[in-house]
Amino acid sequence: MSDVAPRIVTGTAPAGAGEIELRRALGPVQLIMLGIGCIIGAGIFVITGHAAAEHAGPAVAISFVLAGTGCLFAGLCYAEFASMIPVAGSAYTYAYATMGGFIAWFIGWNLVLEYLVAASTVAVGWSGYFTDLLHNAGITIPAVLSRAPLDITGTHDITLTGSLVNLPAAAIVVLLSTILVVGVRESATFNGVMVAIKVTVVLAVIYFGFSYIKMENLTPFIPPNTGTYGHFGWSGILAASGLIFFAYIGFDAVSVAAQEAKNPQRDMPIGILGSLVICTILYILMSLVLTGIVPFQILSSELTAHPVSTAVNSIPELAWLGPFVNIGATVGLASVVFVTLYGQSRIFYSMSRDGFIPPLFSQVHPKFRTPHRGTIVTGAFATVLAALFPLDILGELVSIGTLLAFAVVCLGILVLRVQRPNAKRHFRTPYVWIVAPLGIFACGAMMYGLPAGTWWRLGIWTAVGFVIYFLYGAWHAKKPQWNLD
Ligand code: ALA
Repeated sequence: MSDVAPRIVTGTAPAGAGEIELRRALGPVQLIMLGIGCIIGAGIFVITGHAAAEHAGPAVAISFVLAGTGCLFAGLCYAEFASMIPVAGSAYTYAYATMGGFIAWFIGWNLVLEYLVAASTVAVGWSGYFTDLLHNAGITIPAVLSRAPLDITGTHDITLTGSLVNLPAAAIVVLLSTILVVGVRESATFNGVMVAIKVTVVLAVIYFGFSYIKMENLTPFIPPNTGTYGHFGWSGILAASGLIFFAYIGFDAVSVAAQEAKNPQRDMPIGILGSLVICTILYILMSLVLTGIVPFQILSSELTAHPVSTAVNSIPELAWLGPFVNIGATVGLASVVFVTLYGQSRIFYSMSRDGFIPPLFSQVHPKFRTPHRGTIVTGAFATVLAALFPLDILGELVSIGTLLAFAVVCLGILVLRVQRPNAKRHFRTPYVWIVAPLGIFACGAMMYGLPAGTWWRLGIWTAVGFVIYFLYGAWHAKKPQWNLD
């Protein structure tokens, strides 16, 4: 983000007279960095452990290939949209410009799962690494104050875990929301440092861990199915794909910064696809190393909330890496929380300007020049979720909502090819009539791999969204301001 990012006013149309315009400061490298900044987080540092231990074993690497391929299809469609409609608001804006208010609302509502709920999810992951970091420094936060007090078993039975609150998770959301409100500058340099730390840690684990891979840990590469769908075998690989899809979320956050790019039409596709390809390669290598250096069973989320440091710590020669992994993950996960909260406040801003949600969300603080009220509401909801729920429940909800939004983006690009064949496209999705349907199929397959309870929660979420739409949005929505010609 540029050094004025949090002060800017984003919208669904080019700024009009008197509006504060974004500084166009980001080139292709910074956009790739922005994407990686939002992508690498709890997915690789936390969820991979659970996906390997409970669902796929070493074949979680295949899950990364499958999920990465699905994201690449969706990313190609995103890239075409971003090159046509280079304004903030991401998929919500694309939908409003092309498919009308109802679909736009539906997408925007699902983006709340992708950004707001993702912020809570990553905050819970952050809490695991942070607690471990403090523990190693001799300060122990009791489990009763650092674990989720609620869990959901089956489809909708809420159970108490005995814990009171996940205090570190709540605290990091409050802290980062406050920073967003007062508008501390999230500069491209700052983001670059965060990304450098994260990527260095990932590369270090891959590089130093590589020579400690034992073939017996990787054999059988696809553990046989236990008789239960999703527990190893190919169904397990599919279930793990749905879970670790979370690790890829964020490449589309590049499109939130569209109004800050120097040459958005050219550079948005580079940022989206570049960050996606780099992370896919890193993830595949990292998952092979993790399941290669230790038996995958010890990465279970029942045993550890910080599987990467657990893995390196269990090899005496690699134990020196443990503290660096904890520091890298703590810094890296915090940056994902920050960017997702930032993205959510800007998407709400766009939706509010279009009339779908109350004007409160687009009010700008006279001094800080941030959408302060929207940011506070976003932060408050994210704090409550982070304080109460465990990572897997939140993460699965984020994944299913995002997959649905991606599928609609893939559909939208086809709709647009039919409705507006001659609109100017700076980037054209290659083989769109193959790529977009494959994107929809891949997203659908990953959704299918998610548990029944997650579908149930998505249904409730969607129903609540429609009620709000028909009570408010449908009556207040203004015309889309972006002109495709
Ligand atoms: N992709 C981001 C993460 O894994 C959301 O934390």
